[in-house]
Amino acid sequence: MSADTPRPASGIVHLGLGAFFRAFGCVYVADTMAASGGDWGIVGVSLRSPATRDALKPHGWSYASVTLSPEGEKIRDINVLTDVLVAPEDPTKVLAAMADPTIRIVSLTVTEKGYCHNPTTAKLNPDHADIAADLANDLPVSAPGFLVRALQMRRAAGHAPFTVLSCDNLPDNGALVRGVVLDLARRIDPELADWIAANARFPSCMVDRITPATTDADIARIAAITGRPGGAPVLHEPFSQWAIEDDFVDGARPDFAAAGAEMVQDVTAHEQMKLRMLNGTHSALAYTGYLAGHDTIAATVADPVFAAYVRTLWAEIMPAVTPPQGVNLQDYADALFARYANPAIQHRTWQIAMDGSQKLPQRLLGTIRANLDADRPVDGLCIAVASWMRYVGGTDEAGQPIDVRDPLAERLRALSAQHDSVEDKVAAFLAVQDVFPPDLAARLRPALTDAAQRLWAAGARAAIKDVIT
Ligand code: CS2
Repeated sequence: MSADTPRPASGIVHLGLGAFFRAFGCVYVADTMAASGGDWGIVGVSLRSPATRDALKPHGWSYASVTLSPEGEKIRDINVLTDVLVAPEDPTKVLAAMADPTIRIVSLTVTEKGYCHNPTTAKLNPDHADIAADLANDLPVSAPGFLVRALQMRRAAGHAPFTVLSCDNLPDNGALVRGVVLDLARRIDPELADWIAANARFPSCMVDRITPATTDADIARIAAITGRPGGAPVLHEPFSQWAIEDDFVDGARPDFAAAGAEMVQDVTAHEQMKLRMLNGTHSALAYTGYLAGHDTIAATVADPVFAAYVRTLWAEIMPAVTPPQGVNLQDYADALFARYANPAIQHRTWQIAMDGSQKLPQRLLGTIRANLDADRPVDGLCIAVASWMRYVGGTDEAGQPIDVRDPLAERLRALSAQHDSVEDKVAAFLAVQDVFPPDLAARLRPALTDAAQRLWAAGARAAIKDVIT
């Protein structure tokens, strides 16, 4: 297949066309159509930058999907994108694509912060600047705004709604996006909200494939192999897993199972296992590893102290996870370790460290709460949270500035700077209610203060040595 390969008709609009969805959802959809046909071409939408559109356009929306394994790499052309739109350039065109009745699914990878919700309550944040703009104008800027306005157009035209398929790493991602969409719709037109609630579907799903950001060096290397300059290749691990609740408007969906996805009734167990065991330890390794001077996850777990730390974390996390049927959590942890150690994957600790304020609640704090409730240890988990606090303070252990990317970055940096003692810094961070529910903050404070004091005094690597079992 190549850029000249005829495209299927479009059945999906995808909001947030980053590397992850092109390495994951697009590959599954390509496989489902190869296995059992259907018109499930994907109109990709970038909500911010034109960079992906500009790189894909000369290639007729085709790109290379590169599987990186310790044994070498495999390159495959993916030809499921039928168009790529850039929302800020032409929001009307995006809405028209979403309102077209041939589109049956609108999927999203807009990252945690793209839902404009409060991470501790999972509810829409009406004070979010993009939501305020979407309430004031007909042409939206936020992902929830696009969903609501497009559904409004479909209702006005007498068409069925589409299925909204959130593919972000959030617990109960379907219920979460349903909640923010209904809340926003209700503020615009209560009857629209009722119609969406009655007719649209919001299945939850668990997505998993490690996909580091593509670098310029990757692009040059892949171009040299394929003989096609530029483009927008995606690089990812061999593993991938998608568990999807089978709840689509009129049952209209690709034959995902033909591509290896698991169609399930309830995805809660898959999501909890993945968020707590994978994403929780990913974030823990990202902050501690970064502070200790490790650039990638593979380099971090190649350090024996960190290898022991991640195993300590899994020992703390596993009792707080109810596995999906037939899954052995120790086997799952062992497989995760091998995935992290894959030397072909250059997944930067700095990349995973981004947006911690949006990630901590579902990745680490839920596990900590469950362990405190059951009187189980939280020492390793507290080092992880303390290392996030140190990281967002903006200075690493060698005194160098950290480029902290987080919607709360400025506020968090200021909080850290305002207080001299570690004890006061921890108290100030724990008072950030977007991240820490007050009751949990109070229960966590003694153990977290202790962990933070050791971390600040001795550094991440030494603090970890104290907790590994
Ligand atoms: C990572 C995830 O960047 C991050 O926060 O933890 O992107 C992770 O690589 C994926 O969820 C793996 O499926």
